[in-house]
Amino acid sequence: MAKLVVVLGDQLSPALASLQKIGPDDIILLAEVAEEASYVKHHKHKIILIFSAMRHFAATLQQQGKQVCYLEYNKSASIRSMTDAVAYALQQHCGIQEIVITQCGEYRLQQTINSWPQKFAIPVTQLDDDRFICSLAQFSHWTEGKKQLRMEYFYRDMRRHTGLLMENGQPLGGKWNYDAENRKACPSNTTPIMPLQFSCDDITDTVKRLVQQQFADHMGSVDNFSYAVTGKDARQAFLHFVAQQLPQFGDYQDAMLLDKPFLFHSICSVYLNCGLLDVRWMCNKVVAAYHNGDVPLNAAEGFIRQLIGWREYVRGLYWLLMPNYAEHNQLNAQRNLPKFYWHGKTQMRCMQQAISSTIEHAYSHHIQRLMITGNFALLAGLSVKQVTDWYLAVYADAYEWVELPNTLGMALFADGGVLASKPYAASGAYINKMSNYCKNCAYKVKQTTSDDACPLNALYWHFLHRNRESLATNPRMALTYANWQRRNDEDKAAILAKAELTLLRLEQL
Ligand code: DLZ
Repeated sequence: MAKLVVVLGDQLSPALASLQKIGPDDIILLAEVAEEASYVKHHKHKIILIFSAMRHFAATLQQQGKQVCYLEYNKSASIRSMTDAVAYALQQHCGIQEIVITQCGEYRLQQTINSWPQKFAIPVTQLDDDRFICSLAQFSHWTEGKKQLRMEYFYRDMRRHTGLLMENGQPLGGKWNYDAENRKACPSNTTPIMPLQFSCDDITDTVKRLVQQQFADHMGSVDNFSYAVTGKDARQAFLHFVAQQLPQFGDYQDAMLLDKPFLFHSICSVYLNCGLLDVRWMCNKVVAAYHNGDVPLNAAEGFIRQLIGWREYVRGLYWLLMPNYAEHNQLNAQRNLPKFYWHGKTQMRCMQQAISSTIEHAYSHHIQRLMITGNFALLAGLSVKQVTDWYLAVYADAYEWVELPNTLGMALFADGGVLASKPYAASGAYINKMSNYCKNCAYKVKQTTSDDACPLNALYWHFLHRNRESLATNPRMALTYANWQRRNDEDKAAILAKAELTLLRLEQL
């Protein structure tokens, strides 16, 4: 019985559940389609990465003797969606009696796939995505009876379950979490070790021309694309990270430096999230480096926490809480996203740095996303929908399962505390502590109400003041609100007036 095995652009893993047990008559379908390429305005690098990686992946499958139906992007063609692509493949290849797909990463597309049995009148088998360590059933089981779904406790269970960095049932080094040792500021004269970059082969060059023609008005330039597009190169990039960058990653995980967008970050989420890297393989490499004495525990644990803790946790939450999760807007944030989120031209050095790295590389690291662009959006009350769409579009590693909880829940606190126990709101002082941006900024980080004051300072207090009904009863916010209350009325009025003015002039910042 011949099957049509549909492989999506973020499922480029040889170990993908649906690619096991392929028979000689089975057809593997990969399709570059307008609907996937434009449901948000994806950064050019993201489209190049996915199309080129899809083409390389398909070529490897063909070299292995498998039958592949590959549909290249054609804007004018009638095949515009994955459903169109499946219809076309079924028409071209008679005798297919079943469609097989591994569960997809976005609710939007999952709904479409759920309509296929009726539409095509053949069985559609959806397999669990076992590239994740925690199945959705296991995650759902973990949530049972819990009032709060905190990542830390999920992470500890994942450590116990995988045995990673464990000894006799206890965490190595005696502590579960070395977060407090991941927050050093980085000296300005540090020379970080760059992630590996790759030159483009003929396939990528062809895709770059296509993207330049068809997606010219999307963020970024095709000229400086340098991501890996094969599993082999992605693994090389990761091994380079483990050997060269990871030793210092632990200390400087949260640090930011002017014009050094990567610091010691791996950027391998870009590869992991489209399937070019395997999470278990990555974890084993990190743990081996620790046992060999090549990396300190705070680095190994910090990285493992991201992989088996945070990443698996947000994916579980996403599928547990969708579709309602996307509708949350607890703090009623409605303001339009300023245009500088798209072009990066702002006098705020921190925002300029985070956005220019986004434009250049379709990447910025987690603290830039959470504490710079995310924090600004939180303080200014920017529209949750516009902000989440922006993150989904501009980052090469962004798919909704990972992007939505991180943005809506973690950065914007729009879920009212499902994900985070308090909002990650910060004034300029935090950015000054963790970066050298403020020393290179037109605004004065120590000022709050003067004309040249850092806009974040007044916005910070305005955020707390305007959301006091939602937030002041949160025990973790008590000290912050007490600090606000201690100020005299005149000071408070001046700060709030300054913030109101700033909000009126967001576009001019
Ligand atoms: C992100 C993306 C893009 C830009 N293009 C395609 C495509 O043309 N074909 C495809 O199969 N997948 C693409 N993707 C990834 C999908 O959007 C992704 O698989 C779903 O959103 C589920 O996570």
